[in-house]
Amino acid sequence: MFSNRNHATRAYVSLGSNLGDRAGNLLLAVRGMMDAVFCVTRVSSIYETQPVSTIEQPSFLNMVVELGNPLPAPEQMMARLLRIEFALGRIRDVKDGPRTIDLDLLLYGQVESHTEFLMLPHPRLHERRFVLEPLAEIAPHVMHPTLNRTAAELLESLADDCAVKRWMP
Ligand code: PH2
Ligand code: MG
Ligand code: MG
Repeated sequence: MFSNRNHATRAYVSLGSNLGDRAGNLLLAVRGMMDAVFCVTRVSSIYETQPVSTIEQPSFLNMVVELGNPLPAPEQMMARLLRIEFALGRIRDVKDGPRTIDLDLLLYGQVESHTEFLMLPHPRLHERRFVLEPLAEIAPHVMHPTLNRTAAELLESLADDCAVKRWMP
């Protein structure tokens, strides 16, 4: 465990919003992470993305941020992310329904976790263009701990054809 929290460990968080002021929600969440004493080391572009969903809903804005040293423990990081979602008005009613903000912990170094509270790596990260496109932009060489392929390699061989394009205000 502690060997995974050395100075070189990086964590990656996916941000998504498709309700209200979408770009404002993303930026308030980045700000919220800084206030929660996360050290934000990289921020991707913002992408407008087609919803991956069985229910009709507005298009998303998505981005990915990198967090660096000092990193809180993975469970503590997850708890802080949930608190930021709540502070930004996230209401969990319809499963996979529209949301003001969704913060998903994608990767935490090479840590694996299989609890109900925390799944690491994120179980669907390798299937989603709206995650891999911004992740590969800021960290093309980051390794997926179980698939042993980089973000850029996973993006290259991705089947998901949902539209993902850079968003311009
Ligand atoms: N999040 C989901 C389900 N579908 N689709 C897009 N484009 N972006 C998302 O962030 C997203 C989604 C569940 O968290
Ligand atoms: Mg999500
Ligand atoms: Mg989530």
